[in-house]
Parts: sequence; structure tokens; C-alpha cells
Amino acid sequence: MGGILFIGTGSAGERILSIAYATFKNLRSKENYFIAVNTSKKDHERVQSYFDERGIKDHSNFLFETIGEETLSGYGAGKDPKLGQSAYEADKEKLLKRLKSLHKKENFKIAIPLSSLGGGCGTMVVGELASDIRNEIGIRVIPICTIPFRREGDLLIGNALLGLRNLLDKGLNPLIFDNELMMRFSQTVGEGVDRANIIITSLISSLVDLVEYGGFSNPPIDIIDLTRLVIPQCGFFTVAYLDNLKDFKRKWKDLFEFNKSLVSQPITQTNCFIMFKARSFPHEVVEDGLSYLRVKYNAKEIIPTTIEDKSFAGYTIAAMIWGMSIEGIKPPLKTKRPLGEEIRKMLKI
Ligand SMILES: Nc1nc2c(ncn2[C@@H]2O[C@H](COP(=O)(O)OP(=O)(O)OP(=O)(O)O)[C@@H](O)[C@H]2O)c(=O)[nH]1
Ligand SMILES: [Mg+2]
Repeated sequence: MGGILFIGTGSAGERILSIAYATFKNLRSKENYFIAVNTSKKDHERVQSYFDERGIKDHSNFLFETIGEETLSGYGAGKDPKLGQSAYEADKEKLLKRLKSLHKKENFKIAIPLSSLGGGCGTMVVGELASDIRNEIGIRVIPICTIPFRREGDLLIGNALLGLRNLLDKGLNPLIFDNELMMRFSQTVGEGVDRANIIITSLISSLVDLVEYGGFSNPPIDIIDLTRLVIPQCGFFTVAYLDNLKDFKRKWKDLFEFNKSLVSQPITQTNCFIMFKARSFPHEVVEDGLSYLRVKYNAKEIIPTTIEDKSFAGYTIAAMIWGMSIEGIKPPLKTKRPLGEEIRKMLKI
């Protein structure tokens, strides 16, 4: 009783949840549920066979929901968010009824809708569903979304902006993972997607840890507490990890900055959650961490927590920071064209 309800929408949402589920055993604990809501039945079949290949026989808390089958025949929404939205409208009542009765049985602490913005299904469905879960089922929600690689073009980037607007209009301020930041290490979009998924699935695993270990942390933390930190417009997450304390003391700020899921500025002030995790975490670094958030991110409210256990290797600082600007996202959320093309466009040749 009292776990997390994860909802993946669209192909990316479904894929990321399935990878997290297969990779981290702690997620499979029966108090958490994973619902893949998708227009594409093929995606559901792919995940089924991915679980079979991985030898995951019992995945009874990973459920598949197809929406809009009557009009879309179980295919994707062809990168048209209007189709995704009408697919949701068509099956919304049935879906919410199922989620409501699941919640009655499981009493979830929090719901985490997860989606890529840019495609036909996830872009609008994530905001619609997140707001219905909050308003009609009464579960607090923290959405997590990715935004497209800038080379994916005007259609996907335009869709992503539409999806962001929909979330903001509904008072939902997502944690954003900017796929584009992965291009610093990747030659191809495919490689970038794989790297992105490793980071996002680790975040999912940490959130599950927080539910499990939060009561033993200092001060004790309930994942519900995070919801009071959520402020407009959006947030990001980051993690700094090293196994050696001497290096960690020197380098954690650089790692913290480099590993951010989004580059932007605070609109004015921010709200932050920061977790320090080690076998035994030095107090001076905790103090340093809090002061860094106050100075660099103009933090108004900070929820800090330290989790110590002899099973932990190395030193980790993980943070989630809300109050960041969408306009200030870097690189800007618009299509990146090769330089030659930009010049030709400017000179009209
Ligand atoms: N991080 C991450 N991004 C992904 C992944 N798969 C797709 N994307 C990004 O997601 C966007 C497209 O969203 P999808 O989830 O594929 O689209 P969809 O919601 O299924 O929409 P349709 O296929 O049109 O029905 C693009 O910006 C992709 O770069 C993934 O596994 N991980
Ligand atoms: Mg799809």
C-alpha cells in the first residue's frame, strides 16, 4: 500500500517505463504500478516480448492500455497531437474508471506521468491524463517530460511547445529532461535516446528508493512533500556521484552542473529538493550544498535529506529544482539547421 503510480504515455513514455521496470528490481515491488497508455498496440507487444527476452515472467503490476483503437486501429497517432487527444477523449472514461478502482485498492502516494513531448500520442495525453488524475482521482502528480532533439524539426518541436503549453495551462509544471543535452556525448539521435533513458530510469529508481528509505532518512521525508515544491514554470533534476570523498568534495558542483537534465535560469526564486546519500555523509558538504542552492539558484524553499546506509557505495548528491523558465531554455527550443542552410536562408540563395 502507498507506492507510486507511474503512467507512461506514447511510445517514449512506455519504453522508458519498461526499461526502468526491467533494469531496477526495486521497482517491481507490488506497491508500485506502471501503466502504459498508448495509441500503438505494437508498442505493447514490443514491451511484452522485451520482458520475455529479459526473463521477467511476473509483470502483473505493469499494465497496458490502448486508447483510440476505434479510430486509430491500434496504430500510432502519426505525430499529430490532435489525434492523440481525441484518442484520449474517446477512452478517457473507461481509463479513469480503471485507475480509480486501482487507486482504491492500492492507495497510491503520488502519480508520476512520464512522456516525451513531440509525438502524436504523448504530447497532449500526458497533460490531459495528469490533470484528470489530480482532479478526478485526487492523487498528487509530478509529470516528467522530455523535449526533442533540436534537429528533429519544426513539427516535433512545435508539438512539444504545444504539449508544454497544455501542461502549464493546467497548472502542471513538469520536470524536464532535454534530449538535446545528450548530443554532447552522442553521434546519433539513437545513441542520445539510449543515454537519456539511462538517466531518466535512474531518476525513476531513486524516486522509488525515496518511498522505501525516506522514512529512515534524516530528516525523514515523504515523497508527497515534493509536491509542495512544484512551482511554475518547470523543473530539472541532476545528480553528482563519485566513489572517492576527496574528489567528490572538489568536483561535486561541476558534476551537478554538467549532469543537469535541463539548462535554463530561475524565473525569480526556486524551490529545491536535495538528497545526500552515502554510507556516511560529511556534514560540511551538506552545508556547502545548501548554500550553493541559495546562492546559485536563489532557493526560497529547500527540502534537504540525508540517507545513510552501510550498503551504499560512494557519495551522491541528487536534486530536483523547480521555478525555472521555459523561455530561458538553452539551446532555445527551436529547430537547429546546419549553418550553411541558415546562411542560405539569410541571403535568400
Ligand atoms: N528520451 C527519450 N526520448 C524519446 C524516446 N523515444 C522517442 N523519444 C523522443 O520523443 C519524441 C517523439 O515522441 P514519441 O513518444 O515517439 O511519440 P508518440 O507520443 O508515441 O506519438 P506517435 O508515435 O505519433 O503516436 C521525439 O522527440 C523523440 O526524440 C525514448 O525512448 N527516450
Ligand atoms: Mg508512438
